[in-house]
Amino acid sequence: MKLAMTMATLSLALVLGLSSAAWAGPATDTDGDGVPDAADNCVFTPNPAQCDNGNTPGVGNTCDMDFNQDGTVSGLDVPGFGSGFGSPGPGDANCDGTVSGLDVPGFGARFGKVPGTL
Ligand SMILES: [Ca+2]
Ligand SMILES: [Ca+2]
Ligand SMILES: [Ca+2]
Ligand SMILES: [Ca+2]
Repeated sequence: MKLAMTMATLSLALVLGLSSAAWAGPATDTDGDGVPDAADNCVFTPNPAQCDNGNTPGVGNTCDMDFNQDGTVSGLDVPGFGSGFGSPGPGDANCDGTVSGLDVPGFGARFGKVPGTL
């Protein structure tokens, strides 16, 4: 009798465990870039390549751009962005391997923002 109760309890726990796993469904991907939030270094900005060449540690280039690391992207970060032109670096917003004019919109989009935020 006691064994039967234990088996029933185990079965119930198994069923509950499986159903809660199914309930959770696929991992959340807020920006829809294919990288789940838990592993995404820019949760709110699509960056499937996840490049992170410096500035704020653990925050991808695409949503970083705080070259002087004062916590906000501003005009004070323009020299840092400009000095990286023509080479790989944290100003590579589009993750194509080089900082170029193609990254200017990505840099501009971060103005006034805190690295990693929306
Ligand atoms: Ca994502
Ligand atoms: Ca970074
Ligand atoms: Ca800054
Ligand atoms: Ca680039």
